[in-house]
Formats: sequence, structure tokens, C-alpha cells
Amino acid sequence: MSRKFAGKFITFEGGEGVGKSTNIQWCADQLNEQGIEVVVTREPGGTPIAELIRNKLLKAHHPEPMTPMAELLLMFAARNQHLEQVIIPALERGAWVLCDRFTDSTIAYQGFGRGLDLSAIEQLKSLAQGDVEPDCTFLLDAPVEVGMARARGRSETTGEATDRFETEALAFFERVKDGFHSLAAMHSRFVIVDATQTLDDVQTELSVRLSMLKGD
Ligand code: T5A
Repeated sequence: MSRKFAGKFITFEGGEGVGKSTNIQWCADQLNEQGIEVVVTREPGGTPIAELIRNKLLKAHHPEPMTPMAELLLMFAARNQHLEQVIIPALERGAWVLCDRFTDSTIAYQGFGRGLDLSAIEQLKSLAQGDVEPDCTFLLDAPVEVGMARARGRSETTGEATDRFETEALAFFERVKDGFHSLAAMHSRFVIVDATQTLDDVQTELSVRLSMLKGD
């Protein structure tokens, strides 16, 4: 049974470059215009301590390789900090929290991608996350190559460096995508949005879903 809050918890999931950051900001602007308090945040990250963990997790090169288990534990350490400091207080005061990635990413990347034991991930999830679950999860879905090409295009424009995950092989991201699809088949909170559509069409679909969540 998930905990009920005054606010709504919405997560945005999917592979690299599918449009999560772009659309989360667009959704926040729509909700703000309707007078709703919105907190836009991201994982790993979202608080000063969790952002420090993010830097370690995403840093492309370390003098030693990061073990998959260390990576998993750091994801959940950052998540617990984020939940306690930002997400739960915001939901309790009635804000809508829009979060760029959450535990579904851990299951998809560390579970399906890295091959870590899914039941061990579930145990950590229950320790770090307790009974907090998203009300709705938008899965932005596109072929891996499409997302990677968009992420590359954005990096070329902004000059941002490649992170540790972006150096993985195509097969890794295909497993991640399968992971997201398995999760979507299991949980009714998922809404799969075809992210190969134009941005306008993606946002029309998101807008309809936001209205449904608001109860319009
Ligand atoms: N991770 C994270 C784990 O392994 N386990 C976990 O538990 C968690 C929480 C985070 C990394 O950490 C891993 C997963 C990730 O590898 P990140 O910086 O948050 O890294 O990176 P990503 O989540 O991959 O996000 P990106 O910023 O790369 O991609 P987005 O946010 O999905 O895409 P966005 O919005 O920046 O769009 C990319 C480009 O495409 C264009 C945009 O304008 C932009 O230029 N675009 C479109 N173009 C055409 N048509 C559309 N429909 C478009 N939508 C967007």
C-alpha cells in the first residue's frame, strides 16, 4: 500500500536523451500557470548531499572502477536523502513533485542493465523508499539510437561532457529499455508516451494526462 499525500508525485523515465528534462520543465510551466506549486527535481541528485553523490556516479573516469554494487548503494543513498529532504516535505504541503528519474531507473539500469539481483534491489528499495511510490510515471519511449542521437546533439550544442553511463555499449541500453517495458507491464501507474513524435505531439499527450491527474 503506498502512502497518500496532499500533493502528487510524478516521475519521468526512459533511456538517454528521450526528452525527460525538456518535457518535465514544460509540464511544470503548465501546472504553474494553473496555480499549482511544483517542485522540479532529479535523480540521482536533488539535494546538496545527493548532488555530491551524483557527481561521483556520473563522473566518466575514476582512478579505480566503480563496482556495480557500490553504484547501486549510492543510488539508494542519494534517493533516501532526496526523499527525506525534498520529496516528502513537498508532497506533504500539497506541491506536485516532478522528478527526472526515480527507482524505476535503478531497476532498469542497475537491475536489467548491470544484471544485479532484482530481489536485492527490491529489499534496498523498501529500506530507502518505504511506502512512497509515484502516483504516475511517464515512460518516454524511443529506440535507443534515437535517444542517443538526441543526447549527442544536445551535448554538441551545450558542450557538456559525456558521463559514465553514456559510455556504455548499445546492448546495455537495449537491456535498460527492456527493463522499463517490463516495469510498465507490471504497474498501472505507467503511461507510455511515444517519444519519437514531435515535441508538440508529446506535449499534447502529456497535457491530457496532467488534466486527468488533476481530476479536470
Ligand atoms: N541512473 C539514474 C541510473 O543508472 N540509476 C538510477 O537509479 C538513476 C536515477 C543520469 C544517469 O544516471 C543513470 C541514468 C542516466 O544515465 P542524466 O544526466 O539525468 O543522467 O541523463 P539522462 O536522464 O539520460 O537525461 P538526458 O539529459 O541525457 O536526456 P533527457 O532529459 O531525456 O533529454 P532532453 O530533454 O535533454 O532532450 C535531449 C535532446 O532532444 C531534444 C531536446 O530538445 C534535446 O536537445 N528533444 C527532441 N527532439 C525532437 N523531438 C522530440 N520529441 C524531442 N524531445 C526532446
